[in-house]
Amino acid sequence: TTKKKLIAGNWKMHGTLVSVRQLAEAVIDGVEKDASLLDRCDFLVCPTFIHIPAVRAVIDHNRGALRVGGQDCSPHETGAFTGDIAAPMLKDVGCSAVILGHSERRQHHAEGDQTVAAKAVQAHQAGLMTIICVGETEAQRVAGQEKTIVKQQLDGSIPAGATASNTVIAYEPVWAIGTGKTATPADVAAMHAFIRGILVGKMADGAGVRILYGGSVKPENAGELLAIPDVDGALIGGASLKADQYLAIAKAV
Ligand code: G2H
Repeated sequence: TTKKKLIAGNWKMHGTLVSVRQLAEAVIDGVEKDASLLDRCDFLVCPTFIHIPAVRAVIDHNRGALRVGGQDCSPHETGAFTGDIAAPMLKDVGCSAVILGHSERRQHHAEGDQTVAAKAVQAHQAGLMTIICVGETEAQRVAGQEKTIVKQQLDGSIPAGATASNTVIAYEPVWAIGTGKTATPADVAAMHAFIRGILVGKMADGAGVRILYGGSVKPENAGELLAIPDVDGALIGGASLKADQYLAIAKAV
């Protein structure tokens, strides 16, 4: 089945009020200049929490076909959790999606699969689409454990109630994140097919779940990566901070 590709920008901890507004304007301009892009791709950007309302305002002002999402949310709905942001708050400020279980969260905030699943439950309850990230480290790949690890992460992180409309999976081999190293097309094809098999086994509509590839996606490798079967879009870090690069990736679809 051909799905509309999801071109998701993960802006991580970058930007200022001025720069995120400019970036959102430039992305919307580019998307609107080439209407065929919207037939092939959905566009989502995930700024820091504090920049979401500014980006939302740019989108509203332009009536732009760009959606905005968070990079994380709390596993709780509300309450005494200093410093955290709840899924209904993201929804309230105009988010339609949230990235969960990114390897940087797993690594720097010790997030395990159970936590990711609890966050996803809250996000789904709030009406957000979740982008649940999985991926092995370099040591795990060298040890030949990449499939075991990814299966474990999928089994532990995808909550009951996940469907093709509220859940997207992002495969991000940790060794390819921000390193300039990209997995080979054969590595990506093999892992995406493996993930598809697990999703089909797990979810009634698992065939319809979009599976993104992430890890040093850039205009130069996007065409090749996005042509691989079961690569239904990209989660883009560094290259999503430049509107021309982000748009070039979509144009490679
Ligand atoms: C992987 C990716 C986006 P980058 O983290 O999530 O970042 O494209 O910079 O490798």
